[in-house]
Amino acid sequence: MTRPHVAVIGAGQVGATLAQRLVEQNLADVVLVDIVPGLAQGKALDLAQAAPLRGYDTHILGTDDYARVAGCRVTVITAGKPRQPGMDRMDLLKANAQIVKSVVEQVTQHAPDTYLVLVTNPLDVMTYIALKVSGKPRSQVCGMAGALDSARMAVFLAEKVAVSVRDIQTMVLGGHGDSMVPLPAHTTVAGVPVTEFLSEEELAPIIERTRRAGAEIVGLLQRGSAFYAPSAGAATMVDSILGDQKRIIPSSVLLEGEYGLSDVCVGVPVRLGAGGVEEVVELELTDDERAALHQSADGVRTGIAALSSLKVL
Ligand code: A3D
Repeated sequence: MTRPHVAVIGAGQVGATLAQRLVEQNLADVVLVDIVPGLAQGKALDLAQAAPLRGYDTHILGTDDYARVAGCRVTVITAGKPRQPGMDRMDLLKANAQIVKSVVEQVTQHAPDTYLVLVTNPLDVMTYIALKVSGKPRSQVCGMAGALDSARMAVFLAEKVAVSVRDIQTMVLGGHGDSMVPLPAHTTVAGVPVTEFLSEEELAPIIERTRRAGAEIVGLLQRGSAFYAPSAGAATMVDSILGDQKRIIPSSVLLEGEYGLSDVCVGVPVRLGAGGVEEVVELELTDDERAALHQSADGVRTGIAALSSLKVL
């Protein structure tokens, strides 16, 4: 049986680290694409030469030719600028909207059946662009954010409760950014509600730190943004699709009436399997949680509304 092929567009921090995770864990053969001549080729050669040392036999090809993505089952799009200190979401939108549009056009020309997983920020608006430009059904287009946001919250909670991160289950909904909606009521420690371990006062700073976790790292790095955990989030989603694992992972998808929202991409729990986004899972939310999710979706809608003046859609 031939191994599945995954295309990773953008050979920068997130893209190259994702490619490393996919080949090192024998999950897929990878086609790594970047617009900068030599960049993807150089990183692919470097990764290929690590194979005999780390004992993997997956293949990786670096290229600036989009024709090479033909046949890829999944394409992860990381192409674009990362957030710099002082940049707001609208600055990032202006920088990345045209890039993602042109990437999606080229990818779908050569790999019409590929599933798209977006990573480029602002994530939910980029997922919406990918969906509209590709003309694909929503089952084939999703964005990685909730996996990362949930993992970040899990790390902060594990530290506070002093348990293994593996025993924490979290759920974070909403747009990727300050308006995300962490759900303590759907968060457990070895199956026990986290509210039995931590008071509201103890949970509040953890929720706030989760909301600001990306900015915390941007502030520390000064150049560029997080990439180890984001690439791990994307690898987990790709793994669930390729292996038909049917994991429930919060991801940005087009809502069609679920949670009372339509025509907007926002993070909600979805079942990821061989059919891509196989189901949008609707959780029972409190009135406050639902209001916060709608407010977060309004922020995404502001970005979507700007796309016509930017001549993207
Ligand atoms: P960076 O290291 O700059 O890599 C981006 C790469 O994209 C560069 O190598 C560029 O040359 C390349 N690129 C630009 N245009 C094209 C094109 N048309 N075709 C192919 N390649 C192109 O950035 P990064 O890897 O740190 O971040 C990439 C994106 O992911 C940014 O938009 C980040 O904000 C975003 N990001 C999102 C999350 C989420 O949780 C959603 C987390 C981390 C990063």
